Amino acid sequence: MHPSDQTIFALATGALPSAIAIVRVSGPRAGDVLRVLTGSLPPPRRAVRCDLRDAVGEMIDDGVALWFPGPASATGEDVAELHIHGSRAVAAALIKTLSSLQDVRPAEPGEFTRRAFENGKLDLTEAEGLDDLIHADTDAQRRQALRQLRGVLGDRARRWRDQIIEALALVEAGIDFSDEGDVADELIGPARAKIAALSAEIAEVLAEQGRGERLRDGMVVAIAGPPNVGKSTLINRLARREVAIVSPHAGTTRDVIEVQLDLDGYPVTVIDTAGLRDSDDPVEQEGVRRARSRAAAADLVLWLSTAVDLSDPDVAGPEIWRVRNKIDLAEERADRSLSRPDFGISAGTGEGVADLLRALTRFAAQYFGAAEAGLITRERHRTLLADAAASLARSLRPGLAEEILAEELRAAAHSLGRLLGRVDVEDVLGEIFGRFCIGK
Ligand SMILES: Nc1nc2c(ncn2[C@@H]2O[C@H](COP(=O)(O)OP(=O)(O)OP(=O)(O)O)[C@@H](O)[C@H]2O)c(=O)[nH]1
Ligand SMILES: [Mg+2]
Repeated sequence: MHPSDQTIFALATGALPSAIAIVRVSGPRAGDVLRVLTGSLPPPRRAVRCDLRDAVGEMIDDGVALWFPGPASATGEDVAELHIHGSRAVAAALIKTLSSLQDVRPAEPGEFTRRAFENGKLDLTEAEGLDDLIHADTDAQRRQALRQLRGVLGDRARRWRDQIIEALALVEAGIDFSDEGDVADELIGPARAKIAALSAEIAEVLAEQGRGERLRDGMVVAIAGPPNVGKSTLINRLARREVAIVSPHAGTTRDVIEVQLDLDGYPVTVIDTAGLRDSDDPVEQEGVRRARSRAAAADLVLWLSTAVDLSDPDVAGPEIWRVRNKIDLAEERADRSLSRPDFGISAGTGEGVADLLRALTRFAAQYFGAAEAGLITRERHRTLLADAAASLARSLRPGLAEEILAEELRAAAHSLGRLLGRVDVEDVLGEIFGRFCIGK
């Protein structure tokens, strides 16, 4: 039997042990699986308590079974769900029994969603939204993923594609009547007007400047500065745990250390870097090199210094805030020479850190802007929409032969079809679904 016709199963819930684990089964033999394991087929969509038994009739667990006959199921195929006690031994016994059944095999990553996609339950942008929803860490990411899953981009792309196909029909009719100039003009004129309006609409969506993609990937804040000014102490305070080693020795941090923060729903990655100074130690040199390159790539740099290690920012970056640390120390208070810093804090005692956090949250809100209203959440979307827009723009060039106009419209419709996953080749789909979790 071809693998795509086989019945698949996977643990759909998280790491074991857990109170309950759910194993999902999808495919033509899902009903047989239930009969083998429980002795009967429960009524559709109703949870039924059952004894789960292996192939020789020995009891595996006391569980709950659900039966979702296709096509009204998550994948569009027959689906069974088994709720078991979440121990490794129970799950292993159940998986062993499932694997022993003919034409039943473990699912590949994303294979359930892929089957749902192939059965028309969702388009490719919605499948991507589902993957994003599963990986969402913050509220803003969750809301954006949910919008994608509900088809905000997919629905727009489908509408655009339908309109292009309507315009194409007019142009093709115009070509058929090309001997009768007036009729042809009456058909192609309105087609051009349609295309111009569409073109403007797609351009507007493309002009969102990647906010949706930013929300997916998060914003990066780098803490940089001379050695020993308290960079690692600050990241520990922001993370509320000891992620980085703190010591009175200059040159403690070498690797780049990252923590994920959730600032009011916005995903922010804060990185701690090696103190910047000239050093003969090759390991420290490499740390400094990494510190510079990561700070340069960050969206915001917190340049930390103290009265003792007073310094001006010595990194590149789109936005740099000067933060003066250790204001709890006497010399810090006495010193008035530092040209006004943006913030004065004590990473040690926590003084002033709340203000800094508030400012970071405001910065994040501005950085992400109206991200949630954005339609584009991935590079793939941007590229294909840009392709469609370019084809439409070319189709509007004055004096273009009708045949070429039609060809450009076909190309635009094709790009949108790829966005929706209608016309894609196997390897593209494989790449997208291969990144999903197993059991999804
Ligand atoms: N009094 C006081 N001491 C601090 C403060 N912040 C950090 N320190 C101390 O300063 C020393 C250096 O702190 P670190 O956080 O390791 O400094 P760093 O900038 O990460 O240093 P490198 O990794 O070597 O570049 C440690 O002894 C900390 O306890 C502060 O706000 N007040
Ligand atoms: Mg450090």
